[in-house]
Amino acid sequence: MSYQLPKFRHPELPRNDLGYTKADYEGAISTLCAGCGHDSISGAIVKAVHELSIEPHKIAKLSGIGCSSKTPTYFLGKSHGFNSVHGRMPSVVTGAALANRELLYLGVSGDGDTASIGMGQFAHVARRNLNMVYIVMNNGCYGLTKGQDSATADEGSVSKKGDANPFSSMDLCAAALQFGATFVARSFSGDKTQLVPLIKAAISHRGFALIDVVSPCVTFNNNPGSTKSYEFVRDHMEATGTVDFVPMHKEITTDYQPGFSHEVTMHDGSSIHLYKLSEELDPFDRTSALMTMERHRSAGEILTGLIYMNKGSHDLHETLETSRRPLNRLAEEDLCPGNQVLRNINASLR
Ligand SMILES: Cc1ncc(C[n+]2csc(CCOP(=O)(O)OP(=O)(O)O)c2C)c(N)n1
Ligand code: SF4
Repeated sequence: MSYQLPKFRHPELPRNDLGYTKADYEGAISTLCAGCGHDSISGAIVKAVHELSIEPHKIAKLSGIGCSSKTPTYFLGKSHGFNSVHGRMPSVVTGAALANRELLYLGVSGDGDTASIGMGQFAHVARRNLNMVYIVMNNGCYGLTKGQDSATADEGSVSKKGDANPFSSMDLCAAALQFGATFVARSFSGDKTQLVPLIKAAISHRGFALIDVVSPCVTFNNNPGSTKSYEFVRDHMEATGTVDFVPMHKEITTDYQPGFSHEVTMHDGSSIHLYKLSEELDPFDRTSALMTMERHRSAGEILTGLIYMNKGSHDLHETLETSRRPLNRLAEEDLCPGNQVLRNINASLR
């Protein structure tokens, strides 16, 4: 079987403001199982970045280990990429971001990669509010190693070969909120209409943006009895509201225009509009976000959409006052200001 992508593309494919087609943001052809939710998330990432007209070389995609962590091979083939080791993507992103804050950092992980071996790193990258988008492709199992239950498998959920999971599950959105994440959303791989604007909003957010995307594993965890199957998720999704992303300088073209509940201006001048917001949730209030999530969880529902956003977020670069210029562009005179400056500092400390 050949895994070559066709080179020919229709000459009239729509182009973004930079003149790129969607194909310019694609990667190699996927080798994941046909129907895997992860492929739909890759498609949503391609669509979001193409529509935002981001230069591919201004993006760095990083991942851990797992089927989910393989996906960066299948999108953004012209961007920087680093496939790290299991659960260690956050520390690699932290290092890269501190060396060069000009890139958009897109971390991709699985529920196994994040909620077990990578939990410590996840907690600290959220706590430090690193400016990155962190997407978890959450299928409730370890797909790559043949479908064992992960820490996000719901109690009582049954995988294809297993008994009902006896353990309490971990909610990554609730955990991220506790750790201090400043943007928290949940979505479903089968709902691109919701997922694409959430990815755009997460990209525009300055700080740590988590999107926990329920992404069914068709091979090991899509059976009756599983709470991460396509059918179960479709039947139990409860959206917080509708999100519309409006890039800087673009007119609002949505049908909802007259009745929107909130407009939030992002740091880059774009805005997000939140429509038909559920009355029980104030997405700018952490306590409200935590309580609403817990209420839905106890009712057996999957709360999706934008769950929390801190409009006054200060990211790690602001906190540490890191160099605006990438470190590899600093010259010797920037790094070594000379003897006299050192003498003055010493004198000021005597
Ligand atoms: C240090 C280490 N321990 C264990 C493994 C084996 N391993 C590979 S992928 C994986 C879990 C993958 O699950 P998840 O992150 O949910 O991704 P999925 O395959 O479900 O998308 C494990 C335990 C490994 N590669 N490295
Ligand atoms: S094993 Fe599951 S997670 Fe991995 S590619 Fe197949 S369907 Fe996707």
